[in-house]
Amino acid sequence: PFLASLLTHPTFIDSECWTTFIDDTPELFTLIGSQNRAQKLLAYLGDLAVNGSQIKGQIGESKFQGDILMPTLLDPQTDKPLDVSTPCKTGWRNILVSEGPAAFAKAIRKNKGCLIMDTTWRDAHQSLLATRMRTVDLCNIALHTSHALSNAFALENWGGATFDVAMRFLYEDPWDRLRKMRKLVPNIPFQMLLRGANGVAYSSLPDNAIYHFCDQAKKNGMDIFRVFDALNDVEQLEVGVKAVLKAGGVCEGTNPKKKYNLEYYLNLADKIVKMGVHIIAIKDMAGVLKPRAATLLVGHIREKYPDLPIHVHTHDSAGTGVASMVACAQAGADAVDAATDSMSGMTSQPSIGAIMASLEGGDLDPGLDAHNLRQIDHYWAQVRLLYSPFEAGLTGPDPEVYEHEIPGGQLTNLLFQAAQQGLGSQWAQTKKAYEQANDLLGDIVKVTPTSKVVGDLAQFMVSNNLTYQDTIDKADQLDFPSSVLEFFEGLMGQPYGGFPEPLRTKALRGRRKMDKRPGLYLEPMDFDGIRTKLKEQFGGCSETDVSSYAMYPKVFEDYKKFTQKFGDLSVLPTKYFLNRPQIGEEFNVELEKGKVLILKLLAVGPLSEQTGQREVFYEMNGEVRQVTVDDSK
Ligand code: 3PY
Ligand code: ZN
Repeated sequence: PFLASLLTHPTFIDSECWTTFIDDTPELFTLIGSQNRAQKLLAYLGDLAVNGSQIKGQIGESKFQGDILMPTLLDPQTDKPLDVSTPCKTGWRNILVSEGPAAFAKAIRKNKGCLIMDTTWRDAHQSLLATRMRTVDLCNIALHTSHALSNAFALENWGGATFDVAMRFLYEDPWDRLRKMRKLVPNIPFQMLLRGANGVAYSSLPDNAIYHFCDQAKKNGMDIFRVFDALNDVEQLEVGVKAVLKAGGVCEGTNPKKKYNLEYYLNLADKIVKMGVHIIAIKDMAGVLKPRAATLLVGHIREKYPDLPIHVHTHDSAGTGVASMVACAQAGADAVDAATDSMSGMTSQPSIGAIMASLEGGDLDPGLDAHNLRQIDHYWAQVRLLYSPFEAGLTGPDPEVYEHEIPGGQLTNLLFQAAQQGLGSQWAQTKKAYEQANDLLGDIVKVTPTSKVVGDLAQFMVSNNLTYQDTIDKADQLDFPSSVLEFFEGLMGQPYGGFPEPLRTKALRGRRKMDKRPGLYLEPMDFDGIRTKLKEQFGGCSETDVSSYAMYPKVFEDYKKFTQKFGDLSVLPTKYFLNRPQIGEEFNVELEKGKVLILKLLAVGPLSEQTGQREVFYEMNGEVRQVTVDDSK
């Protein structure tokens, strides 16, 4: 019908007006645009009805099937319901925007209480739900969060694995997510995780790619950049720090924690401070920072740098997270990381509610409203069930983390993979192999991407039945995983204490060895070339597309091809992204503000023997629509 109305439109028939037709009659083209989007969406929904969800890592359907109940927040002063139709206006970001990063850091340092950074929007779901949280579920609670967490230090909401997973598995644009969140939460600082000279990728990129990325991230709404290097290689870290400072972001220089001694950390802190960071962070990615060690470490850093804020990150894998964060607060940390209660604990961050209760009423009170936080948590308890197909099945804390030191997100991942392969009984063996692999690699700091190197080597040893000694003896004949070879080549930087020999040389079998930071060997990225290529391939590109391509060329291309076929699926409610709709069930999809599709699955036709396809019938805004779908079962 839209084509018919287009062809019979009086202006269209009058050929003299052809050149101004689009400008004069935008309503017709908007109509065509949304018809087109609706048709693409139907292609996805048709496929879902026939084949079920194809999202990688999904096991079964969501445990939550109803409609999510939204919370009611109360004004702490009057106890009357809070109006959350617009964002809250107060928050720490105001100082940052009006006075800049240095003034922001100063104000945080001056604040008496220990502030909370809420990691629910990034690390919590990265560590518990395979990073599968979608934009729509973050944005649905964003206005409430803007009010309930207005006094939070920050929301950690981007970077780490979210960038890659958004495109690769969720078919979303991570930049679009960032912009949408920013609009809904203008008052609370946003924090992201940057893997130093690796950006948000898995090995080093040319320096100009890191500068470009940080510049775009800042322009699209990011505030605080937590920069780390997976080997604590100061030169690698410095690339990230400089890029953040140049982009005008708040730079949190990070000290990833492992079992090195206090002197090592103080020495490293010194180097990081000299780079000009605004905040010192301690990054305990595996959750090995016990309370007494926390007191010692934070206490010494506090004494040495009385003017710089200290921000501590941990995971609750061993069950000591709350105690450790309280110890950090007492030793002088200005902010600690925690997650909403129902998305906390075990491989995630410790619970906000538990930390709040521990600090409540004293000088270190984080200054958040307990009632409103619990209301926000009611939302997350439902959403967690919606994402139940990505649960790894963790059942309790794992104090063995003090031995194996597996980072939170990776622990969940490895357990999930072991269960998938029916290797649940070999879980203890996998953890042991991880410890051995770490020793073989020279007892390195383990965080993305080096944690992947250790994990890949551990799995390689288990599946090839290799002992510690076999791996060394047979190294010149073994086909090691590519991540292990990249590490040995030096593509992830230089490990503290050097590479293990003779394993490195034997495993590389003549491949290159970089003994300086990789950025010195890599050619700068050709951004003009990327722009031209993407324009030709996809008919246009934004500067954030260029940055996505620079980080993950193949993942970006696949994502673009997917959206050309199925459109922007970020608008689809998660229930209908992950689960087959029931016949006769009606649901809405808001394509954009004010453009709502009312959909109902009517029928799935029989399998055609000739084509291997089925016809699927949906009702869309009262009209019957049909899509032909390959049955891939
Ligand atoms: C990441 O780099 O994704 C991490 O979460 C490291 O802790
Ligand atoms: Zn973490």
